[in-house]
Amino acid sequence: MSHDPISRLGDVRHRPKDRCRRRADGRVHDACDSRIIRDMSHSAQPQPTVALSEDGLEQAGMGVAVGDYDLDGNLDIFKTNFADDTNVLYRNDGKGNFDDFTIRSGIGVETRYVGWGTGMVDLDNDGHPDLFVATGSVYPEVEKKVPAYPFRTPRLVFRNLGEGRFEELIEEAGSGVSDTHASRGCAFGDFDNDGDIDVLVMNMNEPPSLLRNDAQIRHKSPHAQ
Ligand SMILES: [Ca+2]
Ligand SMILES: [Ca+2]
Ligand SMILES: [Ca+2]
Ligand SMILES: [Ca+2]
Repeated sequence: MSHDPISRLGDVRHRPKDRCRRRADGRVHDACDSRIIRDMSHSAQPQPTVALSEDGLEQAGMGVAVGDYDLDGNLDIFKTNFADDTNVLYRNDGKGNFDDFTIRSGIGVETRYVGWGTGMVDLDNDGHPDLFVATGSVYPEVEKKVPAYPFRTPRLVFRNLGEGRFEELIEEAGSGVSDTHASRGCAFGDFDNDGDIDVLVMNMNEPPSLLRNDAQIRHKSPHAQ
């Protein structure tokens, strides 16, 4: 395997060989099928369908959030992935099946960044859970040769518009979202106790970012739980 940092974008780390997959050119990449570990002791239903993307491809999952984005009473799954791929949104049909709504929900527009920690939380207090993603590349040396893969990248916010659709916000969400960092994990809570959810983001080789939510408090949607 080459030691060129660009070719190492697809390396597999900390994973047994039998879980690695090889492309046609023989190089290993780190995308594998996703799995739900389910307690089958009281059910004969099949395993939920979260293994592959809507195109039938394995994905390199980095972070996961669980919440009821469409307010139908069933918990759905949002998973972040590597760059040059979409994050993925699985809608729970309530019968043990998860359908891929990535494209239909509008979040498939973003493929530029490596996504890590994420949360499905109501950032604008309209009753509809939104999506937050911490991003950042893995290899700082790559951007010198390929500017399209910067090490520091913005955070992502997908605002829930209701009826199963999202819109992406970066600059519109303020400098705390649009400023670039090599971020990894994130946590959510109302640290200033003013009624909205704030975000703590952990960054590589720099202090964490505490993002105060200054969104205007909205009245909850009549469809909200
Ligand atoms: Ca749901
Ligand atoms: Ca919301
Ligand atoms: Ca707050
Ligand atoms: Ca606030």
